[in-house]
Amino acid sequence: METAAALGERGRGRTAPNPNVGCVIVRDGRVVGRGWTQPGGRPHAERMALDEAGEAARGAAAYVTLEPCCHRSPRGPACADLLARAGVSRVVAALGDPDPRVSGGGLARLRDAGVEVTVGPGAEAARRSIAGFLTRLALGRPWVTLKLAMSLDGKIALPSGESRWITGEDARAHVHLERARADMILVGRGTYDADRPRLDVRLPGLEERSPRRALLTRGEDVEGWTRLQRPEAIFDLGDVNDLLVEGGSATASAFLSADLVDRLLIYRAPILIGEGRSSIGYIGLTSLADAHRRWRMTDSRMLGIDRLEVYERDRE
Ligand code: AOF
Ligand code: ZN
Repeated sequence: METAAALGERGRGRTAPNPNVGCVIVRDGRVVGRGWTQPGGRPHAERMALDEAGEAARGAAAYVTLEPCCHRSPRGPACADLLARAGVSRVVAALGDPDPRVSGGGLARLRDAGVEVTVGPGAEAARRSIAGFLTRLALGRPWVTLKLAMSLDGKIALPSGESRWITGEDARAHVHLERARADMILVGRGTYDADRPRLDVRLPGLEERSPRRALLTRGEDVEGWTRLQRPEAIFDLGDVNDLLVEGGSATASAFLSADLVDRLLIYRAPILIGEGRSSIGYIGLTSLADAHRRWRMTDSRMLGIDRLEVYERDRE
């Protein structure tokens, strides 16, 4: 299932409003088919994996990060039917599909067709890889990642505003990778005016994956940018699964104050700035007790000489 989730990650940022599902088909201990939801949401992951497996799918087991669909769609066949027809004998799904058109119906259809069905293994990895879709269906808004690039002492610029660069090339390349995995990137008006950022993906082979751009501003519209007046406007975005918030500090603070950040990417450079501009400002804290038990580290690694730390909001 870890492999299926990793395959699903390949579609991240390009399948919305569909989930980025991953699928692996295994026959006699060998992988015979691999698939992931294609750009635009179709073909579905199972379809792609079955096409690769061909006849080898007969009697095989399919591992999918999400319950196979069963709905009638003008966009393509139902994966539960495709799996049953291909003669797959076992389907392991990490998670049920919360889409009301599916919602257990895919698993029921497979069982009716005599396929052995297991639900649950690898749910954690799957939940992480389809977090955007799951958050959108559960809460009506995208899964929000806030990126912060800072010095060891939490600064993003000198008092003069000079900020290029805090982190090194490897860390910046990683940010571009994260952009490629988002459906939309948002910055504040201050960052827009100061940097006129292109927010595109400048990585070889991934240039086509530049996401939609959004601006947090009470001011006027800018052509080519979606305007959000307040962080809460993300509830109206509709078809965005993954949103990446890239700053600056006022925008980061606004999203944190509204408790609308699900994941933090902290790129920390081995430099000290001292007096300077803070990565975030007021976030509505009145006591230290409220600051604790909010964030849980889920990853940490070196990117060149910088350190990346990933935290997820603990909403339990
Ligand atoms: C799967 N495998 O790879 C995906 C699924 O617009 P449609 O017809 O493609 O349907 C979209 C719904 O299909 C979506 O909301 C979700 O329930 C499911 N997505 N299902 O079996 C996949 N991407
Ligand atoms: Zn499907």
